[in-house]
Amino acid sequence: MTALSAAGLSAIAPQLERLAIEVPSWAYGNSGTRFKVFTTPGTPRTVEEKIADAAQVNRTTGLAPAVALHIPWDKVDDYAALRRYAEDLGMTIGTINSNTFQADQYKFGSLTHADAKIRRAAIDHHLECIEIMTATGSNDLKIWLADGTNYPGQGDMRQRQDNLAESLAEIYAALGDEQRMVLEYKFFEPAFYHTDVPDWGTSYAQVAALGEKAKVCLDTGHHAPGTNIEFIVMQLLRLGKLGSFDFNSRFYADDDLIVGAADPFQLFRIMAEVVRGGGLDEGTDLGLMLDQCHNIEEKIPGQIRSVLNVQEMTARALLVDQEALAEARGNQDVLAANAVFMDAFYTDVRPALAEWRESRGLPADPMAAYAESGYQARINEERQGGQQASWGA
Ligand code: AOS
Ligand code: ZN
Repeated sequence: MTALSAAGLSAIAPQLERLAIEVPSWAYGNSGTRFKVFTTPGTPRTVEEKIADAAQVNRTTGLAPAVALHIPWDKVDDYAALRRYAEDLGMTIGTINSNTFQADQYKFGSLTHADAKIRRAAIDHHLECIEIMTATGSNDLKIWLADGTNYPGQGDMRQRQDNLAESLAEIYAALGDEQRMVLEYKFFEPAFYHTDVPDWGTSYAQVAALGEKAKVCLDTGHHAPGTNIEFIVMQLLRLGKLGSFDFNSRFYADDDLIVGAADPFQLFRIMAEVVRGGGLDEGTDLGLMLDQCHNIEEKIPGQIRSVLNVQEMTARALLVDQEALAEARGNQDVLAANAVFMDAFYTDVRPALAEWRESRGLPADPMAAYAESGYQARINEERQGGQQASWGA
């Protein structure tokens, strides 16, 4: 494998320096499958402790300056104080994730529900999330809906789309000038017959009707197997409607594994389209978020590994020799074009990135630096008693 040279790295450094990844507060809590949630020593008991853990990821990598919150899991009395707490740790509050998937009243839907009273409650929840955004300095509201049906005939799919449009319009109208809404899609789960926002086309149709401040959120685990995700990335960037990613990886369904773990080549292909579509250019508003759960591995190192994987694949994507690629494409030289692409993918960027980190005052090996920092031993000791956070709390 060819290794990236120092000169090669300095050519891509300006874009690489802009890489900022948002980590999810729920990644630091215990999580599991529907079979078992294993507890881990040192797991946070409060949102402050989750933010403190997220700050470790940023301290060791310089890549993760924002932490996404989930409401109501991360509710506090004083959001301005929470913002200051985060800022003192060098962090900002990122996306506010709404939650209409755990209350009994949402059993048959939320923003799409047939009953106007339930829709009202769901809209009000989002209006509260916007207030939290204002108080925390967050710019993005992320909406993922568990809405859907399990059996053909159960619901009026058409009416539910209309309900969704109306509900979203009211939420959209409450956004401030600097605030945005991103609508996440998912083709199944928890509903198994139809989902109200199953695909990027539906999300696009809904957000396009709202205006400039509404965009699509693409979770890399939310597609049918075999879907060409980078094509969707290309298309949404082309349309100016890709708001953010929820990065994770999957072998089967919505596995929420460490990003780049299951298919590093797919992550490379996605990042190549991000680069192509201007997603790393100066002034870009594309959000790069993680949406993951660390069920059996340690959570903070799991997040460190994830952001490093994104950085490595971004570096490789930036290495694609665009001139050579254009020439090969111009000559209809299929194999040469593919070879240019693969050369970038097969470049080992790790030694060069380690040196670059050091030159910027960061640890060459963030995983080792975290292991040696003593932070884990300290929180294992300190965080005894209280209620450990879990997915959903
Ligand atoms: C659910 O499948 C989605 O990926 C959402 O992004 C969800 O809000 C997140 O997993 C945390 O609940
Ligand atoms: Zn997601």
